[in-house]
Amino acid sequence: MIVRTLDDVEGTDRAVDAPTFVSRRLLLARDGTDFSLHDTTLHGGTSTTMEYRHHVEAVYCLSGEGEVEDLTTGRCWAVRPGLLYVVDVHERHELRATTDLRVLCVFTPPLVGPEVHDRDGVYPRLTPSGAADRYPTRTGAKPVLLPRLDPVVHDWDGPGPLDTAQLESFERDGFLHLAGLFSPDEVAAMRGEMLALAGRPALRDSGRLVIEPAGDVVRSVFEVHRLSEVFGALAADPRLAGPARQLLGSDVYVQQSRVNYKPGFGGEGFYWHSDFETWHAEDGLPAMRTVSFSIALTDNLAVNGPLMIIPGSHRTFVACAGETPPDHYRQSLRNQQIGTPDDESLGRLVEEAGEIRAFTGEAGGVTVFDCNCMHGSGSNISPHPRSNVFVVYNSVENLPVEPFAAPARRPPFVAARDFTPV
Ligand SMILES: O=C(O)CCC(=O)C(=O)O
Ligand SMILES: [Fe+2]
Repeated sequence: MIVRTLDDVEGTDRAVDAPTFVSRRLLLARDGTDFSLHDTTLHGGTSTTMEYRHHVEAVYCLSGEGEVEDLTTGRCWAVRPGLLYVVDVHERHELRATTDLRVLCVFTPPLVGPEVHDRDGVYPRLTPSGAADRYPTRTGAKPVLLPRLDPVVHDWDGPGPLDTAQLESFERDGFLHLAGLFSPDEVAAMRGEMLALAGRPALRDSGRLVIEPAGDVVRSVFEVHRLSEVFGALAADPRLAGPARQLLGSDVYVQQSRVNYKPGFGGEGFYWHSDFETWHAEDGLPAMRTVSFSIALTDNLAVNGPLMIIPGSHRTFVACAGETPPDHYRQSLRNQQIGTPDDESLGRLVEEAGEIRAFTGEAGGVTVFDCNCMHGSGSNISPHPRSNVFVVYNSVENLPVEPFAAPARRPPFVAARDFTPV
């Protein structure tokens, strides 16, 4: 139980003096509650314009008199003791205090502590450590294109294994294709392993095994590097981990691994998305310092739903509309709808790129792509399966915090909590 008085709060960083009000933040994010609670007094004769783009707020009047206006409609209400108003859809509004006005305010998500109103009366969305969210998404607002704020290549001067030309092309396009990285024998061993995993019934109950939206066919298996020695060795293989360390400029750990089976006659596509958008919103990865390796375990053909990437799209963050419902991953791993870009943003990325690149090639080839590449793939209506194993590395200097735009973290089989470097 948390027990606290106003006196406990006075003189601490929980007591905030703003130009038009004083606020005593009795509960904040650091208390572990999903809301914050503030005892706030607006000074008589002042007015405060606010627009909580990232929060929902309830305000209950304890004493004094004033008026609140919804600036989106022009409607006004008298504020007096016993009145509650809730700013539930981020309405811009003005609170005018006729006398000193004491109100109790509840915010969700909770305020972190150091927030002050910006020029528009917005509180920024902060991480639990107090850092600003540099890639706000799924805030309920309209989609918007934001510039990338992180480097793409973090280590230009190290010993390799990628050469400067490869680093330059990765930085420009957001991807690299490495043909023939794994031998036919190695591919055969991984393919055998992948089929064995699909046949393990216990994996279904654990949630690691995802079924296609239509039918009873295996779509994906997650955390394969822990389920199988063969894939464990793959994740530790210097042919992947070496370039990952170089691109991310630090030690790396496996953030996620999965096999996407995409069987013939029925493997559904993956709609356009940036993995980073989801990993940021739902897993709390703060920065774009994560890289994926897609290893082809079957030939990837023009006709069996190959991976497609919009070149250069990794330099733009598409903040998505909508809000993340609880347990969203159960739906999104089968068919993602929240966290996908709108048509207009996608159109702009493609227009700027001038093309969409499809990654075809023989089994054993590897596509390396930046976490913020806009990518996807079509359904497989051919008889040929298109099966790829993905290993995702994150920098140990970019460990996850609380999700930026989801009610709770996803399970560790989708977003690792073991940060041991490979
Ligand atoms: O397997 C594919 O074609 C794309 C998969 C993908 O983007 C994902 O699993 O995040
Ligand atoms: Fe993806």
